[in-house]
Amino acid sequence: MLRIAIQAKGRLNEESIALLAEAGITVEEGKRKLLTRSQDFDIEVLYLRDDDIPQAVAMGVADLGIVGLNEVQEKEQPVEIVHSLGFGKCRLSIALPKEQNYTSPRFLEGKRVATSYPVILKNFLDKEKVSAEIHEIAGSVEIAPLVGMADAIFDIVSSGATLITNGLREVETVLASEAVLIATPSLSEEKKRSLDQLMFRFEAVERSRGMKYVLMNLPDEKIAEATAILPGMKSPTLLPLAMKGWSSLHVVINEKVLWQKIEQLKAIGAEDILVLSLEKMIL
Ligand code: PRT
Ligand code: ZN
Repeated sequence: MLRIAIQAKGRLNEESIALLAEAGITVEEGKRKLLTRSQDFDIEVLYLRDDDIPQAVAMGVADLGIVGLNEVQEKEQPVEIVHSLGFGKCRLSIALPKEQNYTSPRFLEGKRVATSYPVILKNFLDKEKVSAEIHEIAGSVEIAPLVGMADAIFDIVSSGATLITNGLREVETVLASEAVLIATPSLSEEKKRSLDQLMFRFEAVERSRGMKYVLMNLPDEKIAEATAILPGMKSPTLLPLAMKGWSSLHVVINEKVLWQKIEQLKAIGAEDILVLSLEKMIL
């Protein structure tokens, strides 16, 4: 049986549970303890603080984990990054009091930088051949310059609102992060097979994101024109309607081009257009 570690509470918790649920792995609400077994896939879910997930996976306490790339890089534990999951997006950036002039990382030479990510910061400074004082603090990093504890900060930024509120300006992005699926490097063959099965499900869920299933009725003589407008997984599906000379056409369309395609289809005579959400796409 596989064991996957996810964040017990916090920013990644809900989306991790939602992703597992979409892949058919549900854990009964209310029955959530530190460790819970899924009813529908041979997997156990272990709830941890995100800081502890890389180590738990490296040690094999959990076979898999869902955690921010920022934590994986900071902890430098020997884990394998299996897949990027597309949520929990943020960046690790350097920020300064907004009135400071910044042109390059050289600015930081001899300065004090407050952060909860000393390892990633040190690696960046070493790469840039800059020596700065790293002040590790656990939280409220953003207020460090305001209270005179530091000249700059290195912290997670998402919308940037927190920086603005504290009179800071983002000057350098060091790492673009998102939630990733990590694995113990030496999984047994049996566990690897379960992981493949899990990845197959995750990919089907991901593929369907932003895709819509569209049905419409169309005069038969317009089918060729409609096919030219539409992308299809292979080609659109066609079904004859009871009314002679008409067909029902089914196709999967990316949300980004949905309205544009619908307008084109209407213009050539498509009617009764239905747009349905798509849950999974298995190729
Ligand atoms: O209790 P536990 O240790 O498990 O949780 P935690 O408090 O350490 O982490 P948590 O739940 O805050 O974040 C978990 C993960 O979410 C992080 O490791 C990142 O990978 C990811 N993530 C995505 C973020 C953000 N977005 C984010 N905005 N983590 C933190 N923030 C902070 C940011 O530092 C700022 O202070 O949210 C604040 C608001 O950001 P702005 O820029 O939108 O204002
Ligand atoms: Zn944490």
